[in-house]
Amino acid sequence: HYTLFPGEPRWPRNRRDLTYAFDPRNPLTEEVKSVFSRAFRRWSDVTALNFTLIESFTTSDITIGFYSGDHGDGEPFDGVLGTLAHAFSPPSGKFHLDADENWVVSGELDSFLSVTAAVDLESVAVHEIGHLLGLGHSSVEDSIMYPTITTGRRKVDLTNDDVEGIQYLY
Ligand code: TQI
Ligand code: ZN
Ligand code: ZN
Repeated sequence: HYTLFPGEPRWPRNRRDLTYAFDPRNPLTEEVKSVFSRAFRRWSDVTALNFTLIESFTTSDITIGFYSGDHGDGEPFDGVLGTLAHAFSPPSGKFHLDADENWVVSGELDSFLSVTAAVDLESVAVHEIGHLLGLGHSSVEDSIMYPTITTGRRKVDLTNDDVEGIQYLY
């Protein structure tokens, strides 16, 4: 079953149109940006939420960046594997990814197996967006919010459990 953070934090009712922006210090390809767009769409498809990419990293609701090691929030990244990414509960909007992972863009499934310790970017993004929106971890093994994922595996489809959790919040 899904869980929520203590106090059930969520984006307020008058904030259904959320903006996101990428840290300008790590320029990303359109292909990588489109992975995040698809990941947000998984959640907007089942809620009244809308997500829009904007340029301004300083004013967006959700801020996304790739960082190595200590990056100033007291939760340093740890190189290949271990912690892959973290996102904070609403209304923080901070979504950080470990720059040292061997990120793989979905659709490159062939190159997948040949990449050592490959981590599917879209799978991690869908999971972290769940946290950004207020979902904790789930006990349902196939759910997006289950706390483990197999290296090199792609898991991007919301389960009923994920949908029930997000629809309880929004
Ligand atoms: N990062 C953890 C996570 O996102 C950070 C974390 C640990 C956390 N406990 C938490 C975040 C409690 C919110 C609430 O779960 S991770 C997975 C998964 C990670 C793990 O790098 O370990 C995914 C990131 F679920 F597959 F294990 C993304 Cl998909
Ligand atoms: Zn961080
Ligand atoms: Zn998690």
